[in-house]
Amino acid sequence: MYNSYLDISPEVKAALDAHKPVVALESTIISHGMPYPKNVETALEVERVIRENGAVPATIAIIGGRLKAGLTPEEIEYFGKKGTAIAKASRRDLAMLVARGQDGATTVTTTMMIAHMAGIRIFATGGIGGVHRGAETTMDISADLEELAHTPVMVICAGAKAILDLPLTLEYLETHGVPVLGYGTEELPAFYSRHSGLKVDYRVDSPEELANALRVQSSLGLSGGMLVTNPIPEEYAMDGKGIDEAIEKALCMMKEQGIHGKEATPFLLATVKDLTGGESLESNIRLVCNNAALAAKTAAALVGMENAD
Ligand code: PSU
Ligand code: MN
Repeated sequence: MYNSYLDISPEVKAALDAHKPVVALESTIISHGMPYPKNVETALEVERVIRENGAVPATIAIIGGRLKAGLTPEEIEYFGKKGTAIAKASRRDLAMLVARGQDGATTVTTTMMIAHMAGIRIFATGGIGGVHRGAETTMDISADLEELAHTPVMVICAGAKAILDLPLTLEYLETHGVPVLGYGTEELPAFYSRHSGLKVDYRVDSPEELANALRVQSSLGLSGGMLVTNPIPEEYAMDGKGIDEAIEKALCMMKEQGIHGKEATPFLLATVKDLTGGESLESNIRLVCNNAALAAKTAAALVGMENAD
C-alpha cells in the first residue's frame, strides 16, 4: 500500500518485496516504557532476537513528521535518549504530528496503523493498553482496544498489566470482536505474572497455528486484529504480593496527584517500576524478548505457508 508520508527502511522494504518475514515493534516502549539507557539496549536486543529467529525487525516511529517502518540504531538511540520529551502518539495525534513535522513515539495503536500501511502483519510488544480501573467514571479506555477491533495486525504481548481492569478489558475485546489467544495456556497472563484467574478465548500451541489463524481471519475478510497473550517465562515471573502492592500504591498516587489522560499509563508504569526496583525492569525486558521470538517464528510460519500456496 502506497502512502506518501511513509518511509519503509531499505532492509524492511527488501524483505517485504521478497515475501520474507517482518515483525513490527513499537517506540513508546522505548521512550516512555523504560529508562535510558536500558531502553535503547532493550530495543536493540529485541531486534537481535527477531533476526536470530529468522525475521527482519521494523521498529516503528514518527520522525520529523515522517512515518517510519524500520529505524537505524542511531534513530533508536535518539528516541531512547529523548525519552518522554517525545510526544506519545496515539491515533488522534497522528495527523497533527505529521502536519507539524514533529516526532512521535508510537503506541500499540499507531504502531498497528503504520505496520498495516507498510504491509506488516505481525507486531511484538510487552503489554497493551486496556480498560483502566475506575473507567466507569473516568471513561479511560485505551485506543489500543479500538485499533485491535479494526486493524488487521496480530499483536503478540504478555497480556496487560494489572494497573488495568483486566475483566473489563476482556469484555471490551469481546464486544469488539477481537480474539484473545493464549500461547500455551488457557489463562490470560498479566504481564509480570503468568496468572490472572481469567480465561483467554482460545489456547494456541505453535507459531504455525497462530500463522494459520491469521491467514484464515484475513481470508474470511474479517478486518480486525488478533491479540496473542504469551506468558512471561517462568523464571522471570513476579507473582505474589510485591507487584500487587506496588500497583495499588501507584494507583493511589495517581489519584492524589490528579494524573489522567495520556499521562496515566506512563505514570503508572514508571511508578510501579520505581517501587519494585530493578527486578521488574529485568522481567519487562525478558518478556519483550520472549514475545519477539514468538512473533518472528509466527511471521516465518506465515510467509512459509503463503509462499507454498
Ligand atoms: N503497557 C505496558 N507498557 C507500555 C505501554 C502499555 O506495560 O509501554 C504503552 C504502549 O505503547 C501502549 C500504551 O500502547 O502504553 C497505552 O497507553 P494508553 O493507556 O494511554 O492508551
Ligand atoms: Mn488512556
